[in-house]
Amino acid sequence: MEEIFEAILRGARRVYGAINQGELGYCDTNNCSGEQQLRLDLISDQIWLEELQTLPSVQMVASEEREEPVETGRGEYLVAYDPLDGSSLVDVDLSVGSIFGIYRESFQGANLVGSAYVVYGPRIEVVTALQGEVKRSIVRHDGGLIPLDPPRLKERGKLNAPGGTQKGWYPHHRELIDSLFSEGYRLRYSGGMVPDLHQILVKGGGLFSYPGTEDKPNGKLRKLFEVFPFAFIYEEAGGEAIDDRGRRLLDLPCQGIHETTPCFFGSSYEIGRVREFYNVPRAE
Ligand code: FDP
Repeated sequence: MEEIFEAILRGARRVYGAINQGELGYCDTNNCSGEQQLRLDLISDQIWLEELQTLPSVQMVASEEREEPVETGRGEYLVAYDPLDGSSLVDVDLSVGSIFGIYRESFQGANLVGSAYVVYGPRIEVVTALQGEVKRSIVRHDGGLIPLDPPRLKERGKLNAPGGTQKGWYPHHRELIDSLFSEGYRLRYSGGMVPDLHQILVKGGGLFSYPGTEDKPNGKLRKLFEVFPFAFIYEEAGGEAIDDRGRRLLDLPCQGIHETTPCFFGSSYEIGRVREFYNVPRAE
């Protein structure tokens, strides 16, 4: 696992370098979710493939930008990654990220054994998680790390990051979001999953939601590349991560590598509020 985290540190500096080259163009191609690809999406995808495919511990990689997984060797781990999440925010110079889920045997939430994400903001930060351990560091230009305090979610936070097209929100979802605002929660939503979830994690709590909507009943965010890795990190940091039926995200089956799910990430108080408004009490 250590060599995968080291490859992520190397790749992070390369992707940050590519972002700073000023490339903003689109390709003529769409990804498997129907989104038009930026040249930076493909450059980042190539960087991560190069970094991961030669590692002896890796057997297969799956990328959000590729239709099918790529077999790379005989190692123990399968790595799913979103090479440049939120890439449409690069042109307005907001933070973006890369996300990694590290699986054993097959790409299922229950088989996830480690995860990581990189935030490309004013500086590069990396958060990694293994069972019982979440680490956060700044990555310096020379590749050195400056360790920061491990993030920990309090019982309750102050931030509310509500995703999805508001026009398509179901009434109970709208009531949930309104009720948090009426309790004093502050809106924090950039439209980049990585910086939005990172902010809630680092500030100690809140709710990030990307619900099912009338136009997208299964939400937008992809299980393997986005949802499972963050669910693991949030749980290891003391939070919770569930779907709209109150199930633990990491318990959800994944039938196709690009499958999506409604998702809620937060501290225990806010997830309790989701359960109330969605009428999905915790199973005793
Ligand atoms: P993007 O399409 O820019 O790549 O992964 C998809 C994602 O960004 C997430 O980073 C982000 O949280 C979400 O989509 C934003 O979606 P909305 O524009 O629907 O809020």
